[in-house]
Amino acid sequence: MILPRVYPILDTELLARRSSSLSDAAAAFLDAGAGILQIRHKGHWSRDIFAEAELVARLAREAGATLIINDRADIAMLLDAGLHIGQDDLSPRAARRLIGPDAVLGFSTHNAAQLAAAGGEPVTYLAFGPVFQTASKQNADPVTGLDELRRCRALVEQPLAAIGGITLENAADVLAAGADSVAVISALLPERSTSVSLRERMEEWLKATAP
Ligand code: 3NM
Repeated sequence: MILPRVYPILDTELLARRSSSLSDAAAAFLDAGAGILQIRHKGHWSRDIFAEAELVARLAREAGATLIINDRADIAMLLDAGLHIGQDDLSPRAARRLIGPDAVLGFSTHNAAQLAAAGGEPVTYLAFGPVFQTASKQNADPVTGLDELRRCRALVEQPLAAIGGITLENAADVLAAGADSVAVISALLPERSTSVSLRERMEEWLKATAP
């Protein structure tokens, strides 16, 4: 899999605080040309949120973009989407048994030992972070910094998404340190997140990270 250089994560809690719906934000990002989207919903997967995720799945399919669901293999399978799991979720091997050999599977790692171990797991891509300080994750691991990212990149062959505190200002440095992609939550959401401002922000990111 070739990971798009910008990997937007739609965190439903932050979206609610920015007064944007999941599907509006997804539509705006896809409109701007995002090639991948993750839905990160840490709350209860109610019927309403599932219906909205179904809409996002349809929009992503129409746009030819990859949709990834955080944590929940069952929801990912129902939506025919990829799955992203963390160190405390199902193991990659167990998740792979559920989702099958062809589904996209991403796995979060937070230090060199975790990344090296993950290289031997049946994953499609890996995430590494937090590279910088982040306010978007509770109990985040210690910050790795760019030097550690550069050093660790060589430990695995899978595509690598860097995450945590990545902004328009530091994204180029993160890619130059060896990340294939930058995974971003807060810096993609303007204070006033309207369809127009979200589309423009994504366009800025795609331009700033173009090869
Ligand atoms: N995972 P922002 S850091 C969801 O280190 C997540 O694995 C991380 O949000 C990890 O772009 C993080 O707003 C939050 O910093 C990223």
